[in-house]
Amino acid sequence: MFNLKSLVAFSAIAVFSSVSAAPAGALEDRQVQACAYLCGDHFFQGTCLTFCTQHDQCANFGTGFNDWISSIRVPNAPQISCVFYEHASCTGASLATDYDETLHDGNGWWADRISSMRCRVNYILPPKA
Ligand SMILES: [Ca+2]
Repeated sequence: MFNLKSLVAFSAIAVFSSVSAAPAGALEDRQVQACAYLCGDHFFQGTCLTFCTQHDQCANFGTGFNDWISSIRVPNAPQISCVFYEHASCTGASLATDYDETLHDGNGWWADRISSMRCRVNYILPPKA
């Protein structure tokens, strides 16, 4: 049960929670987090984590999460949209999706390949009355 993926998962939570000061701008001033729910195995199995960044910032998955992700959901789509990248620093091939339960289908090219993501806050929802 306690495999390498789960070990590295817990160590990376702290790293991601420290991402980071937002640049100036109307959306950023609202401090809305752009989050994606990511799992190490397909069909949202295995270790799953919610990764958050500020609007339009590239986040590298880094050690342990690099080339690790097998399923993706962006819970607040379409308010939030995310693009996932083959390499760190949001470079290489890109995959724009808000839901993909298995990156292993088709030719499986995207499985265990994603290294970074950039998410955008597309609009701000009004406060609940
Ligand atoms: Ca990669």
